[in-house]
Amino acid sequence: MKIERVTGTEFTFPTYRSVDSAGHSHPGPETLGRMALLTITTDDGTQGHAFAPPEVIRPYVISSYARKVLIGADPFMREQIWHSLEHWQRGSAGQFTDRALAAIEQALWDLAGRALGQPVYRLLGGYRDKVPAYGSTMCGDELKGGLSTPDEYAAFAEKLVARGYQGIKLHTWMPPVSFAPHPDMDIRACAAVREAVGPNVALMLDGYHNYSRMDALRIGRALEKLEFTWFEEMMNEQSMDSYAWLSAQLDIPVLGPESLGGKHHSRADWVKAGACDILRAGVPGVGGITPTLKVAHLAESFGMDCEVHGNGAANLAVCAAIRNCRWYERGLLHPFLEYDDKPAYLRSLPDPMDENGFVHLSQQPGLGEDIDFDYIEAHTVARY
Ligand code: LLH
Ligand code: MG
Repeated sequence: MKIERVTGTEFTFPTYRSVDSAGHSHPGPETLGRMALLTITTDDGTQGHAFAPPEVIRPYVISSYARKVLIGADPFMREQIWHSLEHWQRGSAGQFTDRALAAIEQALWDLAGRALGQPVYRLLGGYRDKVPAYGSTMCGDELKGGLSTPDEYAAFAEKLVARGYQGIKLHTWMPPVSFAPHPDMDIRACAAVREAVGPNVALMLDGYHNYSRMDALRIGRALEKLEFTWFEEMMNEQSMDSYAWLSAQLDIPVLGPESLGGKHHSRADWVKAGACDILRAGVPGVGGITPTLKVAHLAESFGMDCEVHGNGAANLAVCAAIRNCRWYERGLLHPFLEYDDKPAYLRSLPDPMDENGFVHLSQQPGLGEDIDFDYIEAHTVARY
């Protein structure tokens, strides 16, 4: 089997999510979102697909990097292909990103699953077919009735527990919110949520991402009293020493790194430096499913958990293929939005959750994204 074609299809879909100046998503008016579908086709007609923002898998990236490496290659030689692509990243002046690399590798896994008639999580080394989800809130906002006060977080948390979530992660207020960052507000929101949901729901905080060491230490000590499960990306992850400093002083597990580059290599350095208690990697962020597995297996070798960052079929497949991950991150959630409504370009949700908070893996071949090709065809704005 050889790869014959690599194509991108950009299409529109209705969305109620908008993005602020710092890249955080919030509810907004209905607009037309844009998405791209990367498709890899082999000489026998087998296809693999991956969704990514159109900027990530834009025409230049497909023609300058993806096609050069993929056309004529055996799609089952993923490791070889991945290393060839990574080699091209070095000289791309930042144009060929880890996210683009991840989309290509994800499509190769989807293709392998479809070719073999197996769901990808089983090819990765299936460990379970359902994963408990934590509800991951959007960042705080200034929308009345939304996530603008500690009490609103508490009211939303009660709704999430009623929906079945056994865990909740708060993303609190971050600039450009006018009063953010605000350590005391963060602590008050965490206390209000704990008070609302009681002692048996796991709670986590993902706050600001840029606190000073001393603010982070103060918040972390408050979270210990509130019996939070972990404390995530509270400081700039480019300062590994700050994380080692914080981890050494807190009892609550410090989790990271999430947004830091460096794929599995930087995660190894964090383990060695004692900069985190729970490791972190997500498929788009570290360049694919395979590097995410490498991070998880690295963590397992050191007796650590690795919590997978982000939602979606690829991250879910990894969660179901490893033992040392407790949760699937389902979100981002907001009182004004209905996460259980599927996006228009899928026929069903990739991460359906039952009333006990378990997300069930699709048993369809491939990554299990139930793609509505007719919808995409009807809303295509560019093909390349
Ligand atoms: O800052 C944000 O908007 C969120 O933190 C976002 O990046 C989210 O993906 C996250 O951190 N999840 O854990
Ligand atoms: Mg996070």
